[in-house]
Amino acid sequence: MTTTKISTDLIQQENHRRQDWLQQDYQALAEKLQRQHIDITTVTAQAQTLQVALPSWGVGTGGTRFARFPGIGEPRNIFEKLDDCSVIQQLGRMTPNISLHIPWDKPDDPTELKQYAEALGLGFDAMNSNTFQDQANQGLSYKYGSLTHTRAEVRQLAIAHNIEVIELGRQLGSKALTVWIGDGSNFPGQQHFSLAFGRYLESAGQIYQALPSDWNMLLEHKMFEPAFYSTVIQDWGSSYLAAKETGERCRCLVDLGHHAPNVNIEMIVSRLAQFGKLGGFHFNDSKYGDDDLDSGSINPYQLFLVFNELVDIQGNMPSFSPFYMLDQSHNVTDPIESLIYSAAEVQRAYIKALLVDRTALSQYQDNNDPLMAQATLKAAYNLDVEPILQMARMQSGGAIDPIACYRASAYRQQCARQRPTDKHATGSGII
Ligand code: PSV
Ligand code: MN
Ligand code: MN
Repeated sequence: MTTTKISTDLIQQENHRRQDWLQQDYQALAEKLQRQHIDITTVTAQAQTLQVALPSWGVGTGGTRFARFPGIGEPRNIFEKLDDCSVIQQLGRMTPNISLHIPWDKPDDPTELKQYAEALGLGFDAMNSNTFQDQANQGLSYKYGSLTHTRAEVRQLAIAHNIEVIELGRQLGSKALTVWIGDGSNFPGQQHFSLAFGRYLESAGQIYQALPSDWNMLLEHKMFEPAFYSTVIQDWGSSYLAAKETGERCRCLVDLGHHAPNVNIEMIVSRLAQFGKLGGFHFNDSKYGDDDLDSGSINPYQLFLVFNELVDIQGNMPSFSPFYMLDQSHNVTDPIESLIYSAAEVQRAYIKALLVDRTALSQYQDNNDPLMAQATLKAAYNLDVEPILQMARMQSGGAIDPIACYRASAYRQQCARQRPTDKHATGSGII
């Protein structure tokens, strides 16, 4: 029996109030889609299969390098973080797996944590290692790099950490390791580019050796920060080269916030997938750089275009199943609300991508009709698919309006009473 943090009666009551309107809206959309020979129930069922992992650290309020403004009732440890994740899953029904960041959310006893998660109906997605900051009492420092450090003993420390994270993940039932490093340089001349990349390949190779045979290793690139002049794995090109050199189950992870402004991310997605190297995503949105804003909050069209590629790839390769995670920093919202909302935005982009008339699109492409090609994409993008999202959630046991239901539950106020403010609680952000 799954332990639930929100009363199932409350979800039913809240749904009951909205059900008639939902039926009407769903019916109207069904008829509209029928005219395009699309069966709404098939699309709803497909929408229900989409899963996006929650970052354990994302349920704590984030921060910037200037300040962090803690919210009330923040989780104080990994168990309370799982409690919050279970609320997101209970209401939204598309986030049953959690991605841990080690050592931020390192469990003392993985078996105990696994059991705790299972009781809440949760499992574990990709594990994230952290060699971008020094850990307490680690002796050697990552100040000048980790997997690419000039000194072999520092590289060994970083490699050993990644192997430890794999071992933890194995005990938790995870199937992937995500590696993002901040290694790079701040001054021209500080680092020898090819030697540093060579050291990365050597270190990544050693981590890969420790990878269980049913695991994937995901290399995450990022253009800049914390290194501001050069970054070792700065773009998809370096990521692809490293993944290719490292091994078959080593793939690239695309974080939407890690690119130069205006870069065509959807085309990167297509390129990587075409050569079997697209392994996963970190969803978020950005206006200026690696802002870690909520998915779909700034550029929902880009998110749709990314999913347009993903659906296209899936059509040609049914086994294609990248790891999806939300990687966001919630500074001014309740993280639970942001994560519920963001997961739904990802699902919305997916649903719209499913509705693209691919036969028409490829004909317009073949006939060099750019206006109608983009109009075909826009026709799907401009549809209001909210009734599909709502129906998918309701049929899966979630809430038609998850934010309203969450607020009605007063879960956060309850947490505020049970979890006195801990000014030192960890969250993403100050990195
Ligand atoms: C780095 O900016 C990053 O995107 C990596 O995925 C880190 O693990 C994560 O942020 C922390 O939120
Ligand atoms: Mn990321
Ligand atoms: Mn990032």
